Amino acid sequence: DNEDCANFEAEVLAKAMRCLGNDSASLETSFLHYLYNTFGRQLASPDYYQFKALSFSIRDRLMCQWKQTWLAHYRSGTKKAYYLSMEFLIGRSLINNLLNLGLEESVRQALHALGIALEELEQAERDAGLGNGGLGRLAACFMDSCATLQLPVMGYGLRYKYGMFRQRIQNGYQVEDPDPWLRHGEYPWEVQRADYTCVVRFGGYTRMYKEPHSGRLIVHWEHAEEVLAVPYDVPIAGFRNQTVNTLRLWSATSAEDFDLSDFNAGSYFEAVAEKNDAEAITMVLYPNDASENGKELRLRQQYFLVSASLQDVVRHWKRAHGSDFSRFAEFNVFQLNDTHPSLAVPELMRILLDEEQFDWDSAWAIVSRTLAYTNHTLLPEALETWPVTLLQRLLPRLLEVIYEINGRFLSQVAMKWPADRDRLRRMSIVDQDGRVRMAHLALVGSYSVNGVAALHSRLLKEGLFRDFHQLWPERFNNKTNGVTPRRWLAAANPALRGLLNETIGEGWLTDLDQLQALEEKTYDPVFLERWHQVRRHNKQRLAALVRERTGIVLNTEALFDVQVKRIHEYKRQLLNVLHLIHLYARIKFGPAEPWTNRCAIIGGKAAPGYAMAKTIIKLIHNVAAVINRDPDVGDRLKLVFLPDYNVSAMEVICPGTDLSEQISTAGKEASGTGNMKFMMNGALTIGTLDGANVEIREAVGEENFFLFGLRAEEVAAARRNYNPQALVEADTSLRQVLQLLEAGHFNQFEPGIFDDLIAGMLSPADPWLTLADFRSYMQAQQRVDQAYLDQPGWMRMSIINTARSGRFSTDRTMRQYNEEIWHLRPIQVAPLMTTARG
Ligand code: NBG
Repeated sequence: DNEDCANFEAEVLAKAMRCLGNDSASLETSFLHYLYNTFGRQLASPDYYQFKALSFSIRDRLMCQWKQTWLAHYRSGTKKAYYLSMEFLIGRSLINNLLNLGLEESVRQALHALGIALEELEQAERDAGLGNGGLGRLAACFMDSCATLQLPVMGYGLRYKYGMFRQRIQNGYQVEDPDPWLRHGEYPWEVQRADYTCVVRFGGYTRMYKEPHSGRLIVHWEHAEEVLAVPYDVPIAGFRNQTVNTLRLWSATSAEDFDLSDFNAGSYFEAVAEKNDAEAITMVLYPNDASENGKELRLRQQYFLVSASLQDVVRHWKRAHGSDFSRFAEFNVFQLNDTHPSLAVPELMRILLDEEQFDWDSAWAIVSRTLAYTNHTLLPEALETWPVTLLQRLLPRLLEVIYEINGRFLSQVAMKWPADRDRLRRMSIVDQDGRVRMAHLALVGSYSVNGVAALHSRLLKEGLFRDFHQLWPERFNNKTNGVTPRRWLAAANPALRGLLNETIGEGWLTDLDQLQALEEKTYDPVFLERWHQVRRHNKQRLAALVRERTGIVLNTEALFDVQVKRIHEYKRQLLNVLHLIHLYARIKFGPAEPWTNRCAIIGGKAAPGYAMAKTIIKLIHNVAAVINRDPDVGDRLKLVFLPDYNVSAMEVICPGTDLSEQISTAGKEASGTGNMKFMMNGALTIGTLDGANVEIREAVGEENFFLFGLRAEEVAAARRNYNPQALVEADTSLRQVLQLLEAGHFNQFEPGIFDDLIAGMLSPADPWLTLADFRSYMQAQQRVDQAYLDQPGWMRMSIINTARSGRFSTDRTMRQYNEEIWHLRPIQVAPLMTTARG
């Protein structure tokens, strides 16, 4: 009977765990076992194998808890949420797993006994770069927090063979190298689950007929090309709570290794090529951040993710409930990470209609209670649309379903607003150019729609989704982003973690609001000095990274001024550069005094096809070359472009930063999350009222934030009669900066390369209003300089930034998703019996 079965299983699990103690001696045994007995290496072997041996040892210790978590979720018959995302920007996992499992100290000891430093071994792990930037990293932070909150949430994504490209700089230009992150065979954290393989179909056509007896409409999708989706599971450990959730990543492979008929006919090459076609689907991540991607392969990727994931959940459901779907919507919710997975709307309809024989209304009743959509951008160039002709060819059955959804939806609109043809045109899922608007599809099919910061969610309601908000106001809500404090404070900043633990205990790791207690210490000179020491240490760590990657030596007493994020015009790295040119001009032409020494660090990748962003990278290099080489400048100013910015670089960068640059054109940055990582680690922000900056400023107070620039509403108005030329004429500093640029001072031997960039800034049509904010930005930077001269005052502001960062934990974000959208019950996972040795 069930209980006996369960008991027996628990007993067996305990046996399986018997050799897995968590003490340093057992960890050492495991480590050596893998290194010698599995990989055939020895202690002097390259670090990668040491890393892998340790990771396998740690993964072993996750396995039983992982299994336990599955069983706990399954047995409780609880509601589950599925986070569908084309990107999970995980980065490294070793440190994070050690921290969450509480194994850091015993592992350190075990390795120490073998003469290995954990810090060095950690560096051998490659980043899992399965994402572009904020959107993908957010998904990874969400997974961490859900496991920590014991929420039954599973992530579904793609296992790209090549993740985010690696950036190399040649003569100041970005060069993209592929990222073969799986080169050493498999990824040590993942487990292949070939038994859960699904078939995903493309192309072909549909055939419909009435079943003779029942009169039921039967739909067949015929002559489709079939691709296998093989899942690889990555464990996501909660913070010391036995929970291990799952991130399931799909890998594409051919349904037939060799098409035998082709093979027999002697077409060896064609037979193998089919495999390559299939595998192309998960070959590479599209390296575009917040911009549209109209390629057919991208649509294939999207459908592949959606179809495999939905099939997986439906199969799981049927195993427990047979074909009774009456309670499916009560137990399953899919969160769509942007519109990329919005084919989930027609795909779930297809499964229910064609495979489970539902009628339209019952199917729609399920779908429209099961999906929730998060929007991550207002940028028009990022709003996805797909031509119906492409859908017709690639996913004919889905297009039929989309048309039907749209027809029914538009009649609903027409009912509410009779004779309002313009509104119908604006709201239609299919636009007048014959393209499917993925955002509209997601909006129509979802019971919840959210933006990612308060301002962004408001702008969605008032602007982009205004019509939809009028129709369904109850669907709209805000969920301000966050970051996980385990990775971004505890793991990334061990020096500060130590000080925090000593000062306020360890509770902050799972209840970040406890950092507020630091405020009592802002006038304690001993604590201020400790804070200062921690910050100095972290700046040294960052300076070492900069030196290693660029050869440039930074003075750690100077203000570390950092802007790292994707290179994009709306983020205005250009405005930052203009200010640095202005500082340079002050040194050269005066007046330089009063002066604060500054090291400016800029990092980020440009989408390979984004010419303007690539020119900005080149400009940064050329300006840096002039500044860094000029003996008049010396230690007063340095500019560094840090190549190949990624998650693990940020783990060193954010703790060592004094000033965080968050200077996007107001209304353009949906939230930003780098801004939160910096703040949490004690950096001060210079920023516009955009995205989550608004809430950061609210939290820290206006006296602890360097605000500048037009507000979102003012931006819209300023655009109407924008005259940048007049701004230049009226502002001597700005004039000087532009004169240097126009005179080719930074491209003496490369004539004309910045012309487009300069012309863009000077154009009345400049969408980013770069020059409009120059003066205000410069003045805010002067306030920064002044504030930095008062070091105790700066430390106080730094402490306050950390102390008030509690609300930017993804623990808070996930609680809100759960309370307001998902309604899941946290599930306790019982600790397993530990071993005799453990
Ligand atoms: C990005 C926004 C950021 C935001 C992240 C995470 C896309 C489409 N959007 O401002 O640009 O922080 O999403 O929400 O990548």
